[in-house]
Amino acid sequence: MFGKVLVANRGEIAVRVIRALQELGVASVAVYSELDRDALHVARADESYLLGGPTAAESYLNIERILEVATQSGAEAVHPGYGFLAENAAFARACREAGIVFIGPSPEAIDAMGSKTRARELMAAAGVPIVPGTTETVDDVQAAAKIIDADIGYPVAIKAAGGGGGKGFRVALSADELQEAFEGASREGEKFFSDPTVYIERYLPDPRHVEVQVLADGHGNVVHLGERDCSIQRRHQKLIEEAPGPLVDAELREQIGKIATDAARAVSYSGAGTIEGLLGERDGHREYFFLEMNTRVQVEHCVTEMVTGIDIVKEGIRVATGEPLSFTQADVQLRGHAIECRINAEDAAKKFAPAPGAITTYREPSGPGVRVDSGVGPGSEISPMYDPMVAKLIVWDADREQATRRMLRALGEYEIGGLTTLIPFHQTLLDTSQWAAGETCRDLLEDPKWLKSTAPPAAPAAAEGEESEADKVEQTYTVEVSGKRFDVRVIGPPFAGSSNGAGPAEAVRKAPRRERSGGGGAAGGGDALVSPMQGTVLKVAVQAGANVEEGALVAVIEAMKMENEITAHKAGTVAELPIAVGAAVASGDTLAVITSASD
Ligand code: MV4
Repeated sequence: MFGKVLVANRGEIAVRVIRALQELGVASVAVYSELDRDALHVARADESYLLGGPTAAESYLNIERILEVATQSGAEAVHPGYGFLAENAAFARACREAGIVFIGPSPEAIDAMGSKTRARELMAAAGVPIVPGTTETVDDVQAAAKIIDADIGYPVAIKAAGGGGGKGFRVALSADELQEAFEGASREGEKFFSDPTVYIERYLPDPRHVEVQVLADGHGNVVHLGERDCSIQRRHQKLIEEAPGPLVDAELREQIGKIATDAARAVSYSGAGTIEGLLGERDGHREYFFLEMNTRVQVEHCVTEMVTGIDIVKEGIRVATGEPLSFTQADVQLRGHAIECRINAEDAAKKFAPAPGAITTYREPSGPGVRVDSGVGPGSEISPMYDPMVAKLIVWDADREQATRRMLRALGEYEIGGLTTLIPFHQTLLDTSQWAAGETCRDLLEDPKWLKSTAPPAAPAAAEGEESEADKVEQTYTVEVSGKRFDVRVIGPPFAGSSNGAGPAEAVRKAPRRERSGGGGAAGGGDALVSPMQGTVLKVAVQAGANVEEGALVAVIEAMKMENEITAHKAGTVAELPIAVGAAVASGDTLAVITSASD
């Protein structure tokens, strides 16, 4: 086993790898950007090194600097996680040249699968079914039209050769949509992969995204760990994943498992990888096609770990040392059902717009069958510079229905203060009949009205049009009625002087201040400043007859060994001051009477 491994990533996956290393008895080296000085992965590692500035290019994509840190720290291997350098063949080669083990497949395997047309050609030759279409790039729209008319037929998918994960993916339902689809896919390929070439596939209507996890060692052993269904996606971003697939039976599992291991063998794969495929239906029977191979550990690997009991990250590290896999295909047994919800800092009601910000309070769910893989904690800052996925909530239970209920229970326990996340979206989606029926929910995910309905109810603001009302605040109290506990939210005028620790369980939120029209009449609270609590007067900070500003300190009352500052609830003159140091006051007693100039 390695003595020390550098983790070339951030966020939850860096923490996941560090945990695996710790369990294997391997020292971990974290790297970080200037934005990540206080990040969780840095705190969790045995040692940490600053890579550089805030951009990915200066930090997590900085090959030279990462290898320099690997050498300096004495790390024998690098784990790339997912994203950043995980599928960068040049990085895998640079590691090899520096004498550092890249925990993952060979650069040759990464290259072979990186070109989608090359991969299709290799797969077809290996007997792996690919979506019918071209295995070579198509030069222009005219050539595409000819090929489609002769061999494929509409509708078609036009995909960027350098693409993957839905980038550079366009659909032409008929010939008149071809030009736009072709040019769109080509433009996106150029933009993201510096490769404008495209290829063509038959377009499958409403397929399921079904992918198979594989693990391979350097001794020719290739096993699959069954499938994951990742059909709940939005703009090609997976949102919910589950294992096993709700529509996959043992026979289909064996069939697609063989497709996956054949695919991995064809590129002499080693390490953890995923064969992505589409499960469609045609003329009443199901068909499964290879889509692409992800040559890395994936975000959603956890659901497979939950149903197989196999630690995919640890196995990936073990095989990178040259050890053979610790189990065979016959040892792989699926048990129960697992679901993963991606907890992104995004606003589903606003077209999944990123919603970066600071986390205030933070509390993760727990209890039976619950796993949280998270890269954040209380006080974490979600930067717009990085991926908005802040955590993954994974549950296991005996079957899909029970796993769904467990997920809803766990989502309800998850508290992430100060941040807009997908938690309410997941709660709404998992409660639909479409989810229960195992549908792909494509219609819901495209429906702006439904997406709006997933937003949590906004905190009620002061009602418009009400007359001469004081500012309202919202306060949460815990009350016990005949011994039964209730959490109540009270919306109304503030307790006088209550702004300084006078009892609300949560921070006081002020409703927007409105202009009062017309003169006359005292503010709703009246002139009396009353004590919010029972206690002893420790200090009197004003004298009778003095003029005070709103918010000025009037008195300090000690209660439950706490000093509570009582401040003026409005500006004016202290007309009465019936308190003295050392006096006992009860809740509701008048501490001062403040009259305004206009009174
Ligand atoms: C397709 C397809 C239909 N026909 N390819 C590619 C990237 C991945 N994120 C989704 N991709 C698709 N490729 C052909 N030939 C439909 C999709 C697709 C999809 C597939 C399964 C589940 C959800 C999906 C959502 C959008 C697009």
